[in-house]
Amino acid sequence: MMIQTINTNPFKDQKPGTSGLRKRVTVFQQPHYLENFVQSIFDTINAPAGATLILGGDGRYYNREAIQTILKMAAANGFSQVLVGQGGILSTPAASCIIRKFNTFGGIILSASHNPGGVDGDFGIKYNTENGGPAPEKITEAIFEKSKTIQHYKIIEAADVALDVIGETNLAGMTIKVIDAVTDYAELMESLFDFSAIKDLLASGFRMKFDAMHAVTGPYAEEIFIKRLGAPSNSLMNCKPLPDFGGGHPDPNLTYAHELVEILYGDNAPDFGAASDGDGDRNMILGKGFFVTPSDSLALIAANARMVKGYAKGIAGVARSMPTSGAVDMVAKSLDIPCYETPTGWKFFGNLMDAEKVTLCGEESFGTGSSHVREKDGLWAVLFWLNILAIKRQSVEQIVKRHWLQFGRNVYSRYDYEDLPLDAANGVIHHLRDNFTAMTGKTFGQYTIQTCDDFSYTDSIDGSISTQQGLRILFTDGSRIVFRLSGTGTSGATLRIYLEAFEPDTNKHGLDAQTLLAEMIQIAMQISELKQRTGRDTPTVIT
Ligand code: G16
Repeated sequence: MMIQTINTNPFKDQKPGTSGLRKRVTVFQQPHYLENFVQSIFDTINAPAGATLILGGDGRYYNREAIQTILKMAAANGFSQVLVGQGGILSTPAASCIIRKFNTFGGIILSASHNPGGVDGDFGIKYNTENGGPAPEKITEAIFEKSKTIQHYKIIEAADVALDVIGETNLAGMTIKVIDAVTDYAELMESLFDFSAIKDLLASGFRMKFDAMHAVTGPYAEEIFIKRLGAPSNSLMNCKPLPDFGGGHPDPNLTYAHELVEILYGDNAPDFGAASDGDGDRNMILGKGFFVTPSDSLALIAANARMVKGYAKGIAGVARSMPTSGAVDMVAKSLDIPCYETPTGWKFFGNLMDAEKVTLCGEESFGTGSSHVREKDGLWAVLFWLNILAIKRQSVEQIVKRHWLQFGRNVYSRYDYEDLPLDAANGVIHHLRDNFTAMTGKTFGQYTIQTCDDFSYTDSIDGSISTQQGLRILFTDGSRIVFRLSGTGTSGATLRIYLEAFEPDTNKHGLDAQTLLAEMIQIAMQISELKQRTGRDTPTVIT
């Protein structure tokens, strides 16, 4: 074993964000950079001798190199076994599934999620604990503190390990098991959903299109949709995982998944469309010429859960991140189950799921999931929708509109301003925060501001407190505007503006969200002074 000393430590900016450490590939390629962070993880988690670790990633550029380094470090740090996905591949939900199924100590997932990949793209790393979920803030903070002072790391000198063939090898006394990346996950999906009902739907002339965006879900989609559910092969697109995602931005939204969007809004469109992101935890759901907002998707899944095999006994409760619309709150109320509002970040759902307080949770950022794993799960959401469609035999649009008729419509949209100068973006947030008192009671057309606050959250299970989780401007009619800085970007700052208005008037359910929210968008621009402070008035992405 070699103890590598780091003489100077220029890596003091390694603060893990909402979902682990994300930086440009070129940053990770600096000598000792990855090693510093991995050793900080190992020093923080203090795994007992003989512990097993899961390791895999979304196949983006630098995945294989990072895996070889981490394997050599795991051997030097006393792990007895590492389970690695074949070819170094594991989707984020599959990694969570495997950590739980084999009761391992935890896992390291290599991904920058929906961020672009390739030589000049992004790379990322995160640690998931033994419940299969992202490490909670107290662990990520401790890793960050460690990475500021670390002086050396442990690594063995050895040849690279073969990752493409399933089987076992030995690395300096540590067992490396290369496992099939797909089977355990596909079996879990089959245990939750009625595959024969979905098979019947797909055999009935119903047409679907799933876009894997050249990211990790390609092999999972082939196994599940083609092999197990009998969908024709043209039901899938962009299913070959590529290290640079084919030059695309593997973020399943209306902007970046435009190829799929054009098909679903074009002539002879299929009945159902879906896409997932770089590491397979996000999802976008489309009907023929119809977009389902992630907030509505969560509400609809909750309202229909009982008709799906894995949830037939009912759901204990639901949770959503604060900026996610209140659509699911309406469903929870009618089902008489608790609804929790957490900060943004999947890690906040873990404690609630472990304590069996919630079964389903979701976020406006195209993430939906349940307690079957401790990550959001893109293909799970797609299968949930297919299962509902197989039973209801109505179009996606009909299902959503009937849902609005029953529960009312939470009109929703998110505006993203990407790559802003950090100072300007912080300036907008400080300006708003400083003006809470002055804004309260102000009227803009039909809207009057009732209160403004900075969202903070006390975890009801472990008592931990998270502050400054987004600015909320709440109006007297229940509408709201939320301002929040993204925790996942790697270049400049991304400011997100979330707009929500409750619309009980069914006559307006046919109108599009941008029309219904036009006045609120003006208010958001006015109170934030966004244009004056950043020079920008056109968002990069609208969803
Ligand atoms: C990550 C977290 C999500 C969270 C999202 C927020 O997503 O896992 O729980 O909603 O970040 O992103 P931002 O801070 O940019 O708004 P992912 O898919 O990137 O892992």
